[in-house]
Amino acid sequence: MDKRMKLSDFLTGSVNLELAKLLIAFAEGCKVISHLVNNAGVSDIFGAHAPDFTNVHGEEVQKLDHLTNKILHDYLAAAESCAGYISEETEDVTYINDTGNYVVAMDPLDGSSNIDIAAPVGTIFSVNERLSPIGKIQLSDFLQKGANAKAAGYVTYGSSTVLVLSTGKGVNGFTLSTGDNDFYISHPNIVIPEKGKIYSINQGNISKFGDDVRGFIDYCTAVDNNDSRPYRLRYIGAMAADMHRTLLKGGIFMYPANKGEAKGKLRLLYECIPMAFIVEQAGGEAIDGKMRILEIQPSDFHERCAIFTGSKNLVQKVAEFTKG
Ligand code: AHM
Ligand code: MG
Repeated sequence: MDKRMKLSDFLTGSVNLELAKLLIAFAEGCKVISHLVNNAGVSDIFGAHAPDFTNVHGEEVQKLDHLTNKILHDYLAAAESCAGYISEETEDVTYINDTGNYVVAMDPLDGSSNIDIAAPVGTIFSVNERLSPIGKIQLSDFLQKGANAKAAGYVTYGSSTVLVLSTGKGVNGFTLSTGDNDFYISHPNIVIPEKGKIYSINQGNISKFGDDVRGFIDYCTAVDNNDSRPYRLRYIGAMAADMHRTLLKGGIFMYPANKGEAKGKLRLLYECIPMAFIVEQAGGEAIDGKMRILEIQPSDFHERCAIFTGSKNLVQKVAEFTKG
């Protein structure tokens, strides 16, 4: 593949024009977010959006959470093919264009509290084709199993800005050039290492995990020279960044159910499904402990879902514990 291929050229050659337009518009919005994130300190956009301003999950909304949602809204609105979207930052569906064929689920700024310390943050999204006839979109357009997604991706705004995308034909990564502000292919045909040696989890919650997850952590930390254990622990605290490492280096990322969070913390539609779609497309696996995430039938826009995802060897190993 041409190393200098632009995202727009890649997309126009691989998906239909409507979907390509939507994804290109979304990527344009992510370029603006990248610029904002890089300049957060000079633009005075650190910290909380407004006193007592919380999102649908009761979490304090950061200034950038609010801004990034607005940016992506405007770019999606410009892409005529987007009928509407759901977002971590909005309670209900946002309707855009009744004649659009696609709907989007997104987390505009994942891991937003990392902003204040100049650590990586991300954007996560998936795209479904509508099931309803042309007209106002229906809830069922969003509540599709992840296996039906037409595209999914994430952007990690780290030491460089990388957009990782799958339209169901493998996974490719595109780096944002600071030269001409365009995305160029930098990680063609990503395949996740089959055997990982890194585990990623908020281990501070260990006393809140069940015996199954604690058992797997014991396994990861036990000494076994034949298996390179203890494995390394890495946790950035922004799913997009932790998943980017997992995808490229191998390993497992986990956000399990725990005392107080019966289904963990992360959201099925705009965090777990997009990542599960990408990981499976890259040859890895993603489960909620019992079943494949892409086979879960969603019932609510903002529902949460436990997640264990990454290299085959580690997801299969954790399943030995979680499936009992
Ligand atoms: P956010 O979408 O509100 O930023 O929260 C999601 C983030 C993920 O990026 C990350 O994996 C997780 O929350 C970290 O949570 P914790 O601090 O509980 O480990
Ligand atoms: Mg998030």
